Amino acid sequence: MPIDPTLPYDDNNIFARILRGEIPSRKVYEDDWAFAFEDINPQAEVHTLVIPKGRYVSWDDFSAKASDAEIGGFIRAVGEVARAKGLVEPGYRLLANIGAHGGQEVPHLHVHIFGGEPLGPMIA
Ligand code: D5M
Repeated sequence: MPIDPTLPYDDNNIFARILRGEIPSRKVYEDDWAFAFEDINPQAEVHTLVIPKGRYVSWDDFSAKASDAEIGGFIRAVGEVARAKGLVEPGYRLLANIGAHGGQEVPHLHVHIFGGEPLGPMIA
């Protein structure tokens, strides 16, 4: 079910639990601002998720409320993950779903990194 991005942050959402180490994930990167792990249901040869360590439901509250340091750190981390996965050449795709029309299922901001193969015009 798509989530309502205007709801308050739920500390028991599945990505909050992954961040706390309460449930396992296939970690690929971590720094002060972000944590990255493999998507459980990959839609491309490479499908990695990057999440901020802060409590943000979606890109909407993150872009409105996060500090410049959090935003900068998170965006830099997304690039670091893509570089670490060797995706820069021949390229990759970033996606963040927001709310019902975006099809967001998990209420903790996440950026999808797709790559490792030629991607179609759109990945849902
Ligand atoms: O995407 C939510 C994404 O989160 C979807 O691609 C599956 C993935 N997912 C859900 N649970 C897990 C766990 N436990 N590990 C790894 N990946 C997971 P959305 O943009 O919200 O539609």
